[in-house]
Amino acid sequence: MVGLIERYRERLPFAPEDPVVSLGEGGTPLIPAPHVSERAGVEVWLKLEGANPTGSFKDRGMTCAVSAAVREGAQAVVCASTGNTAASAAAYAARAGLRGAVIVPEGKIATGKLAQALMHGARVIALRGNFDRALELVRELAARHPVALVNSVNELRIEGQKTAAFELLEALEDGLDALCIPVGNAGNITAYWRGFTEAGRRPRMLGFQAAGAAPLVHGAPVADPETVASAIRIGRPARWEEAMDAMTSSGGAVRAVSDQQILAAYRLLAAGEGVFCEPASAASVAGLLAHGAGDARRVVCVLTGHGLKDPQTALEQAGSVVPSESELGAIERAVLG
Ligand code: AN7
Repeated sequence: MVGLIERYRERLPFAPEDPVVSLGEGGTPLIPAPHVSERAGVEVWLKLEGANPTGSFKDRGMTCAVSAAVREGAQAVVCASTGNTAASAAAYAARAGLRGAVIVPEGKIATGKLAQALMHGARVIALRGNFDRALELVRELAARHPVALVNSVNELRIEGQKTAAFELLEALEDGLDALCIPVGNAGNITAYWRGFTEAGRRPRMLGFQAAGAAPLVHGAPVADPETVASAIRIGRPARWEEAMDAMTSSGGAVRAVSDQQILAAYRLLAAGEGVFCEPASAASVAGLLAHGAGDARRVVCVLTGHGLKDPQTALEQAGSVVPSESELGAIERAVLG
């Protein structure tokens, strides 16, 4: 399948002759969720953004940000990241033949994401500080040096990510009443809202933050954010005002979910629906189950990243393996017992 710049070029800031750096992102599955629907009492669909090439929604924005970086003659791309942006930036930089440097909070990103960024040949810098500080530093770095900043403060990231809203409207004939989405740096909710607004549809935007990293819920930055959902361990979202505008002007809300609620939704999705997402992604379903969706009848939950990104949390949450001697009787007991 062609990537999303080819597919939505007339709605994106790219001319026909512009360079395109693509890994075939977008066009991700939208599937019904019978178990979650039953528990929530509404029709629930899951948008599987973990099916993007690097395993997260970040690829939608990254194809645009890195294509524009090539167009502008950049030599390198940089970002601050809780992990997925780093993995995606590293992959697209490799694809484009650009240097990539990613700044991540030391010891606080999931193993899969770290492996990806390193394998794609990016310089991975482990900052003794959190994501918010890392973003501050890369913004200063990009202001002083000829490197392209590919965090979602980059407009092209939002442009690319808005295409997910187009896909939802193409797939659901009668549209949707509400969108449930995890919120970290608040780029994605901003992007969906832009996409829906451009398409003339306005579902209720329901944003969910982890309770230990919920600045938008408190109405104030969080100095030391903490949550098992490391992807959204962010205390000072860059797109704060736009995210709040999306939620208020759509009649939506921003709410907090506890790590316990996040992990319960994470396990339900994997064991009940057959969908393995990462903990941050499960915040959308946790939020729906905890807070409902008002009078919405059809709801889409965005599952932003793949469960394989974070094998450590999965192993901590899952059952244990069953050892067996290598003979039939033992296997029978192990399988059928
Ligand atoms: C799986 O990679 O911020 O509200 O640096 O990886 O647009 O920030 C990741 C964010 C949700 C929140 N789900 O999206 C990063 C980073 C997953 C994520 C979010 C992220 P935004």
